[in-house]
Amino acid sequence: MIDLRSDTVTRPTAAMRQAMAEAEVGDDVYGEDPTVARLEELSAERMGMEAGLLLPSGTMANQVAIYTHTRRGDEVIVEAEAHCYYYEVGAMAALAGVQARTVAGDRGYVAPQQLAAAVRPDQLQFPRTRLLCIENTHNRAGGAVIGLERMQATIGAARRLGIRVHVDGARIFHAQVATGTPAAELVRGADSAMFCLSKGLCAPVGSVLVGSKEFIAEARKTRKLFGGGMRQAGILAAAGIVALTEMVDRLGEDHQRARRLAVALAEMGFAVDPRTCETNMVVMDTEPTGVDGATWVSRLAAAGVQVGATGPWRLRLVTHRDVSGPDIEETIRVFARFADRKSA
Ligand code: TLP
Repeated sequence: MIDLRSDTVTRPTAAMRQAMAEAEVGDDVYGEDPTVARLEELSAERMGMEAGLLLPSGTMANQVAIYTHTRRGDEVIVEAEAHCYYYEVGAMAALAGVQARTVAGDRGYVAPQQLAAAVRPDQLQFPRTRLLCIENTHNRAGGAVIGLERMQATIGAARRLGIRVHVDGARIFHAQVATGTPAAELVRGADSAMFCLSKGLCAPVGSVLVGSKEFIAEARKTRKLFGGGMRQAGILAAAGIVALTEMVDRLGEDHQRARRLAVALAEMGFAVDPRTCETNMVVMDTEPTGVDGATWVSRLAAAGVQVGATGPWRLRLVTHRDVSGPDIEETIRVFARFADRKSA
């Protein structure tokens, strides 16, 4: 099976398994795990922030950030299809007790004027707008990158408007590799950011939240509240250190493979726009084929290719380390078999 459902399906590398076996560990709830401490420091440094906090998932990292930044009844501005709103089980309402105000972005990008229009004036009946969440790369926009200028424009606007900024950088290193701009530059001025060690970077588990020392101290308490305090987590952090130090630069390979796939599918006449393939995701609109996403998923699975349906008429194909160049060529051949059915 060629698994293009997500870049979360990667297995840890041999170097990771070895580092995990040999990791020096301690009880991290007591703050005694040296490997976790090392990963958190390294993460903060890579992201240009003061401190870091290891969490079990990207979802928990986002929700710990939202909970820590806000008070019940606050409003949080999110892009209309942001992961923390769209895919996190309503957690910002259920856990932090805040409501989302959604803004439809340009491929995930919320411009300063849109932000300014969404911030609530100081008025008795309104909730307080406390936080803006920016997602980079943007998952449902097909791995779209928000470049330096746009990131800084919106972060700067949020600061002037007096609201905090959290960056869901689950795939911020994909943005770094695609733009050549260090992740720390992209998130400069934000109050917090998180990135995932287990998406594309191949670690088995883990996301890191970064921010100021005070913010991370508070977030550490929220993590405990959410049941996310981990004990000998150095076993996981060891793989995370390998992810961060050895796996970032190879992401460019995933981007090239996604592009090769996007161009080939477009050439066969499928509704794929290669111009929107900026990182490791390919999005295909199945509507012109007259066949819905779920049917395409089973059709392709029967031919040895697993993909995801991210809407009734939409497929998402994600490249990662466990999908090789020959796997991409095979995927193209499988699609070619269906090319005669590309239109209804
Ligand atoms: N995304 C997953 C699914 O949940 C959709 C995927 O396969 O892409 N932020 C962003 C931008 C994400 O894409 C994800 C995971 C998360 C947060 C949550 O991370 P986890 O899955 O570790 O909770």
